[in-house]
Amino acid sequence: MSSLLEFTDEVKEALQQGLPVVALESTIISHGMPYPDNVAMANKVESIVRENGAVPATIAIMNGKIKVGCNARDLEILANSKNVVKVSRRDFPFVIQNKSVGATTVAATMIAASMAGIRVFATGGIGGVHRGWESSLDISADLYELQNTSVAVVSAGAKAILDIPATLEVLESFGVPVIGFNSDTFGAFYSRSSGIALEMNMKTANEIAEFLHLKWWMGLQGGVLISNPIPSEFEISAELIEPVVAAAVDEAKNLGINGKRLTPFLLTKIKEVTAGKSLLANLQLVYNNAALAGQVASAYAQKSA
Ligand code: PSU
Ligand code: MN
Repeated sequence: MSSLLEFTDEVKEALQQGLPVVALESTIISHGMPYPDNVAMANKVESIVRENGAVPATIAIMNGKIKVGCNARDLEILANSKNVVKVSRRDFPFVIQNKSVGATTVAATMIAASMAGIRVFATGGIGGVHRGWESSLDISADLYELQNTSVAVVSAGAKAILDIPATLEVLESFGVPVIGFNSDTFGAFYSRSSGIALEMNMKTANEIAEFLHLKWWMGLQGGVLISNPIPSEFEISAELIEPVVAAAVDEAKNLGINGKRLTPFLLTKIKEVTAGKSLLANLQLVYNNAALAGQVASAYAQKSA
């Protein structure tokens, strides 16, 4: 199976030597942001991971292989080609079989990271339980992956396009620890706080690394969600973003947009309506997560040594 994985030399060497590596998703590049902001973001996130002591490994599918680490050309392809497939758990074999270009969601990135032996992953926001779940049953495969796959995911919480209380209920049922980094509430992506309290608060990357070691050493498999709120200077208040989100959710419903198309549709709509303000916030929170993930990966590698 390892023949399916295609490592860059840098990532391969880092893994062989037990050096810190941070996995990065590619759906955020191909389906989460417009070109060329997306490719600028992808490159900058990689530099931030490096500045924080770890090697970045952007995950994607190309030419029938799972890339663990992308070069500048790969990132450009992911950012600027038509027909990039959004790949979650169920899409993997089909996209490999057809040699399509695939961008990995949080779920798919966790799978690839775990296969490669990478324990820490930085994203923007995770998928979750969608508003209106009572009738649509739309629960992101990201939550099931967090239940099963032993990778720590650094996020800014979950976006207000979701039903955040329901998302946290599912994470609790699935036994997924949710750690607030320097915050006692769960992050709401564009805003620092969803208002929902978190019991586990940590103030240093080192504490988080210790927690990860202990959980997995105990044999408690599964992911860990780290909620790293957006820096206050970049946040958009809940009052401002809520009506925009509600309108986008309504419009999606009226247009019959569902399944894997829903999240990208909502993100694009919100960006249009906020005249790019949401994009700016999105970029900054991803950078903030990349920095913390680099630090957590470094602390984790030190404890493994
Ligand atoms: N949330 C964001 N931006 C994103 C995503 C989620 O704020 O780009 C992407 C992530 O890749 C996540 C995926 O894993 O959407 C979830 O999609 P779905 O809801 O279809 O599972
Ligand atoms: Mn969904």
